[in-house]
Amino acid sequence: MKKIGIIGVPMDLGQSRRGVDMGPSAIRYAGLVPLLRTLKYDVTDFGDINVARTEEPKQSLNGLKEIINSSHMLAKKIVHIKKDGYLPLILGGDHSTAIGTIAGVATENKELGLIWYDAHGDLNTKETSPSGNIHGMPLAVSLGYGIKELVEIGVKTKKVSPDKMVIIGARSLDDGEKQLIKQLRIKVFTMHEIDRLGMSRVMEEAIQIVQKGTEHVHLSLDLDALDPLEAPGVGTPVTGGLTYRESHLAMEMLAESNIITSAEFVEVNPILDEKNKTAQIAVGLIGSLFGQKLL
Ligand code: 5AB
Ligand code: MN
Ligand code: MN
Ligand code: MN
Repeated sequence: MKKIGIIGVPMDLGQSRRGVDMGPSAIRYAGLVPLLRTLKYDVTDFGDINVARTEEPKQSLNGLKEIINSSHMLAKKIVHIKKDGYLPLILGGDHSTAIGTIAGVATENKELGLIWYDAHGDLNTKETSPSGNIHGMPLAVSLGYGIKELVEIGVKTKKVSPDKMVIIGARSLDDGEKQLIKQLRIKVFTMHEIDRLGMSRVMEEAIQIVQKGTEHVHLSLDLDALDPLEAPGVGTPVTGGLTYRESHLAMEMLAESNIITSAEFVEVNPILDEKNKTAQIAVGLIGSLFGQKLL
C-alpha cells in the first residue's frame, strides 16, 4: 500500500492577511484523511510544524526570521518522512511554505520537476517585490534567487532548473517577475494559453516538460489559481481564474501520469472563506490527484 505523510504548516507571516495559518485545520476538517483512506492509502498525519506566533500583522520582510526557522524545520521533517517511505503531502499556510517544502524534497543528485499551479508567479525577490511579502517569492527562492538565508535551506542552493518546471494559471505577474520569466525562459501557461489550448493539452505539455530528465516531480498548488467565485477563501484573489472542472481535470491527468512524488496545497484562508468551501475544494482536488475517479 502506498504511504502518504501529511504535514501542516500554520504559517501566515509571508503575507499581510491573517487567517491563512488556519488553512491546515480547515483542510483536515473538510475530510482529507478519511478520503485518502477510502482511496486505499496508508495515511499518517504528522501534525503541524511549529511556526512562531507574533501578535502584529506582519508586513514586508518582518516575518523573515520565523519563515527561515520554520522552513528549516519543515525541510528536515520532509527528509525524515521520505526516508520512511512516505509521499509528503504538505498543507499551508501561505505560499512561503513552499520554500521549506521544496528544500525538503530536492535532493543532491536527482533533478526535480516542478508544477506551480497559481494565479501568480511567486518569482519576486526583495528588490522586485511590490509588497515585500515573502509568499510572493518562493518560486524565485527555489530557482536560486533572492534572500540568501532562504536560498540556502536544504541540500543545494538551486532546487529546480527553469527548463524542468512550468507555471499554470498565471494572470497576475509583476514587472520583475516577467523579466525573470523571459531571462530564464520559464514555460508559463497563462490563462490565455489555457483558454486557447484547453486544459487537456496544457497538462499534456506540462507533464512532458516536468518529467523530462527528472526523477521526481513536485506539485505546488495555490488555491488562488482557481477563480475566486469558486474558491473565495484566499488572501490574494484574482478574477478570471481556472474553473473547478479544469482544476480537477489537471489533477486527474497528473494521477494518470503517475509522476507526482510530493505535493502541497496552500493559501486556504478560512476567515475569508464561505462555509469552508475552499478547503473542501482543496480536499476534492487532492482526491483527484491521488486517483479518485468519477466512475
Ligand atoms: B501567492 C504579488 N505578486 O509579490 C506580491 O498568493 C502577489 O503565494 C503575491 O501566489 C501573491 O506581493 C503570492 C503582488
Ligand atoms: Mn497566488
Ligand atoms: Mn502562490
Ligand atoms: Mn495568495
